[in-house]
Amino acid sequence: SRTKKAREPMPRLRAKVVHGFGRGSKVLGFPTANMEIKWEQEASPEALAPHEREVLEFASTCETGIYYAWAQVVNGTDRGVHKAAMSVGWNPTFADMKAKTVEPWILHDFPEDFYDCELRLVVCGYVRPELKFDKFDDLITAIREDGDFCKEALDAPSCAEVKTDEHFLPLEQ
Ligand code: ADP
Ligand code: RBF
Ligand code: MG
Repeated sequence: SRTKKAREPMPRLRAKVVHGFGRGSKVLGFPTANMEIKWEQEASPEALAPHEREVLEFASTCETGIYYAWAQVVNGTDRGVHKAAMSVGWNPTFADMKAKTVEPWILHDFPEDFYDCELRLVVCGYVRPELKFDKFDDLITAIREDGDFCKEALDAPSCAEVKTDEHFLPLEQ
């Protein structure tokens, strides 16, 4: 059965998957699906579609850091709802960041890339602030630990039930 949650503060986000900075997260074992944020419309968000406005508002107002979430690529070949560890912020380990990114690492092996697809997320909780690591290896270690933490956190009953939230599209038989 699909649960209905009327009064929960869990952000429900929809955005197109865009190209990131190509730092090779995928090669390192943590591809992150960068979500399109229409920063150029920040001054006049009323011109945006509601879901574009919502993800922009989330990106501009939420605490930066790492979150756990459920994620679905609604028009990909794999439309399952999967666990994700999501980074929101400036990636302070790198000096060249020009805009905040919202980039979930979906904890699932996909058969192919899904650039341009629509990604839906329900953000269930916060893990930690983003840190500036001196060594790249320490960032990788932290990200792996975040993945383990997020997997477990999403198994808690109040989060596990969100997998069937109405924000996600049902899989056709
Ligand atoms: P980019 O810098 O373009 O974001 P990444 O190395 O972060 O490149 O790879 C992200 C891309 O990999 C996503 O946009 C998506 O198309 C694909 N991808 C494949 N598997 C995953 C996954 N498990 N989680 C997130 N993205 C994935
Ligand atoms: N970048 C940072 O600079 N500091 C962090 O603490 C940090 N934590 C992350 C945690 C997770 C779970 C993920 C998926 C990414 C994190 N990143 C962090 C972002 C990382 O630098 C970024 O995904 C790559 O640089 C690719 O753009
Ligand atoms: Mg990425």
